[in-house]
Amino acid sequence: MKCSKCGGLAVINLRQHRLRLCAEHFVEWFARFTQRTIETYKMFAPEDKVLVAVSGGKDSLALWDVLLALGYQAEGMYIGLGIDEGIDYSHKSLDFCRRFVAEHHPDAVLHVVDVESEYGQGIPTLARTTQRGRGKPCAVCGLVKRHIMNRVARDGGFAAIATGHNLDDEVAVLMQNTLHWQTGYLARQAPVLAERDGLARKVKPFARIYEREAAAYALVRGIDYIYDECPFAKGSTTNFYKELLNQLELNSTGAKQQFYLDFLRAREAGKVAFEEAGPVELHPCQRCGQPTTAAGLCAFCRLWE
Ligand code: Q46
Ligand code: ZN
Ligand code: ZN
Repeated sequence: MKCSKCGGLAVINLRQHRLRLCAEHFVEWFARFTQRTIETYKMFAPEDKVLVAVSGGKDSLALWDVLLALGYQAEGMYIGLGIDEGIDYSHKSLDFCRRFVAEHHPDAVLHVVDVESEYGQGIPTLARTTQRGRGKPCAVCGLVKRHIMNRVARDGGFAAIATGHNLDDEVAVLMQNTLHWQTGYLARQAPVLAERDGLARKVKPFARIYEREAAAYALVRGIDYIYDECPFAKGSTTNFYKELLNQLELNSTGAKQQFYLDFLRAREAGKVAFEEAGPVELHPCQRCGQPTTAAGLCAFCRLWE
């Protein structure tokens, strides 16, 4: 297989783009494609400070790497969730983030918030002791992560929080929301969520990057990442939809990309319209000052009551 640009040995076949690229041209293409996505959706400007949510996995580390390579002021943010589950998941994933900094970007800033040492309990314990956590700890986990990210972004003067969600993640959620006609969620699903009333802007610069492309980028760049998923992600519905969509992609190249882009375009053109779940009013939490729909304490502060 030959590189479409230089005729050298190609390392990846980007079927949906009709491109085969060698390592060097793939890295170049990957950065250019990410830059174009940032510009197309007006995610942030070169002078902005960006907070990258890193988990130690391939997507978030690849994202941080490419943003730094593109010259952005991108700082990393790791949240220690206190998840062990027999594989020491949280400690290991932090090690991968630290190693990434040491080996690839020794000057980069990594913010670390450890939930257990800062608040006294890790996510699994907290989920067991509160109402919200019945079953899986993911609801509590999501809430805690959103709260901490928003606080760090606000206190540090960051223009946006960037996450490593890739096209496969986005399409799986889109399919799930479509099959259940979750119109409120469909209204909000986008590569950019605007800032409002003290909530930081959220952006997904990999929204158009296939998962296998992010993995290939990490590999080619020599980025070591944690292969294990969070143990609580096993058997999730999102993973089930990802498998279905992979089947679809096998039979019809570019199907995932088309599903996602056609959805965004149709909504943009007003051909489909979904209503957000009511205009909710936000006011500052009486304890932490972060925006909340509740009168009094926000959901995060109530967790620790
Ligand atoms: S929510 Fe659930 Fe994730 Fe938290 S507990 Fe693990 S799987 S990390 S994205
Ligand atoms: Zn080449
Ligand atoms: Zn609060």
